[in-house]
Amino acid sequence: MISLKLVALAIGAFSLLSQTTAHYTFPSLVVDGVTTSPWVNVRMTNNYNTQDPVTNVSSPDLRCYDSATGATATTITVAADSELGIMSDGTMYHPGVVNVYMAKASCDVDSFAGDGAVWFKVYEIPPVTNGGTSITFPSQNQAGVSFTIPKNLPSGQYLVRMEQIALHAAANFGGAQFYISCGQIEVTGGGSGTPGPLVSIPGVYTGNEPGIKINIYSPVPANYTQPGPAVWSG
Ligand SMILES: *[C@@H]1O[C@H](CO)[C@@H](O)[C@H](O)[C@H]1NC(C)=O
Ligand SMILES: *[C@@H]1O[C@H](CO)[C@@H](O)[C@H](O)[C@H]1NC(C)=O
Ligand SMILES: [Cu+2]
Repeated sequence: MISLKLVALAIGAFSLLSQTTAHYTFPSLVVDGVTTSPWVNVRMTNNYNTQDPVTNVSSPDLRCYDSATGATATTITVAADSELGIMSDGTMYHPGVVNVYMAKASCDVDSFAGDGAVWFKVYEIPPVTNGGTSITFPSQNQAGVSFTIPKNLPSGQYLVRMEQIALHAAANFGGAQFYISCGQIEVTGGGSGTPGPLVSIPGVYTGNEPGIKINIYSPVPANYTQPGPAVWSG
């Protein structure tokens, strides 16, 4: 009896440990307030079971992290000027910043790879700095993000790419951890805006940006420069 109890305790401790050491993925969208099932409307990422981040900003996996799965997804319809959520499989427990990029598919989005300078930023969550006395990360410990699809975004099929850049170990080059996934959406009721600036992914980052190679602990940063282009809000 006692040994059984010990085994149960050990298993309990182990699952607690694996829970706190596991990272996270972004397998679901939230459309019309409904969270979609994992990996249905989001391309399954290479790390679907390891949850490991991308750390090489030059890797093709910085884009959609799907080189090994080769996954496509079911495209879901989202109205322009409505809320789109992107959910993790847990919480974004690392301190970090969020960028959401979109790219308009030049062909059917199922076969659209997102090559070239086609990506624009639609949303970001920077940290809050306070003159060097504190830095806080509003995305930390959140389950996901939610933003408005720009009203003037042209209708059509898009990849929507979530990125949280975790900065807890980012003091050295290659230390920042990129948690990434790409959903497939069809925007309806859009406008005639011209999204930009357009960037390539990979290519958008060198890894030496002050917001990517950064010690967030000591000294406490007095300011922060969000990586990537400005947000296009339509
Ligand atoms: C990062 O990715 C690029 C492109 O795939 C590759 O050439 C380079 O060797 C990688 N760097 C590391 C440190 O793995
Ligand atoms: C803070 O601002 C200074 C001066 O503009 C700049 O050199 C530095 O890179 C910024 N730090 C971050 C983390 O963006
Ligand atoms: Cu982690």
